[in-house]
Amino acid sequence: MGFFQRCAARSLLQGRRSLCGAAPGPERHQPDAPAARSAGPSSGPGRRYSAGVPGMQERTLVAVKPDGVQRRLVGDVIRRFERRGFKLVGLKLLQANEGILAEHYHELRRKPFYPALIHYMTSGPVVAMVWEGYNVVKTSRAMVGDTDSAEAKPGTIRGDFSIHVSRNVVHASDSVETAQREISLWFRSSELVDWDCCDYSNTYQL
Ligand code: IDP
Ligand code: MG
Repeated sequence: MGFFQRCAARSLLQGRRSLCGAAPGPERHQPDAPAARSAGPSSGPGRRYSAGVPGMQERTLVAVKPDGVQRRLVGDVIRRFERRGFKLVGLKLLQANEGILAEHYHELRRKPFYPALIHYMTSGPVVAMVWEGYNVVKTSRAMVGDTDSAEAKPGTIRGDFSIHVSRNVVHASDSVETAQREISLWFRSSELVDWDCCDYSNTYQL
């Protein structure tokens, strides 16, 4: 049986109307509200593979910062996360205001570089994304590289595209708890999509 036939058979078996499409999970019908289940495992209905691999529904916030958008690096960043095997569940281009950035970077508010950081982050649009998959928080940080681009290893996003800490192209949450807070800050539940990848069996042993 071919790949797409297997997908179709699986969808039929599970009573799905769509072929490898968006699952009609509960979050998709909720009115606008802060993202509730934003990181970590879920046991809700409409999640077919959650029992297969613990932690595969972990989520993190990744954002291409204004310098990355200006330099047309959005596609490259997305491509890296797709190729690694993670699943995109939220994506938007927006002009961040000082309010959201003050919350996002509240731990850094007393740092000398804070005003410059806010100026940088409001200098143009950012692309905010939520990625899902096993160990995605830790793996994303490894893919992004050291905060100081001068220290970031080649092969990481910052190590390939950035030379200075003040223009380091991309953000990724630094812990599961931080990811939950940041996803709720940048996304509403209705903006996150539960869907099943056709090729999950190539990514995970289910
Ligand atoms: P992270 O982005 O790797 O998590 P954080 O320490 O959380 O690093 O800092 C948030 C952001 O603040 C950095 O990504 C960078 O844009 C900026 N930043 C951190 N340290 C400096 C600095 O020493 N000079 C200028 N900007 C900095
Ligand atoms: Mg950080």
